[in-house]
Amino acid sequence: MKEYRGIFPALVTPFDEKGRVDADRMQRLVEKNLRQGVAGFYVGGSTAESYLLSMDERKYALEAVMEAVQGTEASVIANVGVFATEHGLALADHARRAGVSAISSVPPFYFPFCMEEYIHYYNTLAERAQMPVILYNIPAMSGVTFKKEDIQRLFENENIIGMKHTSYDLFQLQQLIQEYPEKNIFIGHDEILLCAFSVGAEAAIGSTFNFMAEKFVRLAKLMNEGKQREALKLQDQANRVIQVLCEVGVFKGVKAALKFQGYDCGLCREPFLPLSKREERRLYETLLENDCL
Ligand code: NAY
Repeated sequence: MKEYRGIFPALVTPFDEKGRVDADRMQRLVEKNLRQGVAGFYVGGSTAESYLLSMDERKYALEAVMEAVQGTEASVIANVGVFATEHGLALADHARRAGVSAISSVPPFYFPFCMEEYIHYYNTLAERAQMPVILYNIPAMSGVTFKKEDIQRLFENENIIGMKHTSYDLFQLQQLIQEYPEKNIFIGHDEILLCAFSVGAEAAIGSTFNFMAEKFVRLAKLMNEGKQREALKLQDQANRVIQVLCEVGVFKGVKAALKFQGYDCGLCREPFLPLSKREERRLYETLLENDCL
């Protein structure tokens, strides 16, 4: 059954001055986004720098989010993707006990597994985690491309309730939405949210929602009301900012933008390096020009 609609920030992981996961900063960030009307959160994804965190840090960050959403209607989806199935299952077990509404997983990466192995992985997760599972399609980073027939096999499993489509392939997105009306298909590229909603998407997970949630909540509402021209103005503003983020590094740029808004989440963990002064200035000016400050 389709149950996810609206804007889901893929939360950053805030760090304190010593580089430790900072639960207070995480909770402030969650509260800011809730005030702006988001439907829920995606925790532990790429934006969260998850593959630069230890298992304990991933669990701690999720617990901070669960505490902040307590008493609200926000749904939390936790990415449990990691290299080994057993470790993914351990994160899934923790996420279930923490009270998330679904888990998600990037396909196990680095080693070139075959599609049979990916399918076995997702079915194992769906059966053993006792949680709804959302596939994470991100070919540019995982190197894994799910073809139509692969998705069909995966979607036969009722516990696999949807997919986060972090791909520019709108042809595949449109077909998925038509063919699987009961599945939750999230667009995972913020810069094409308008295009995705125009082919029927109703939910989005994105890193730039951390600091542009208000813009995207309005954009989604306008699209739902059929006001595409007005929505396009917002998408255009957002895309001018996203263009700069893509040039300076998206996750570092998201954290820099949050800092400009008064939500200091620290720097991205090394090997990421901080933005240069020139990059910071360029980002600041673009945020200012596009109503983000
Ligand atoms: C994640 O796991 O945090 C995400 O995939 C969030 C989605 C983002 N995708 C990537 C690859 O970073 O929000 C998008 C993306 O940053 C944005 O569209 C700019 O390309």
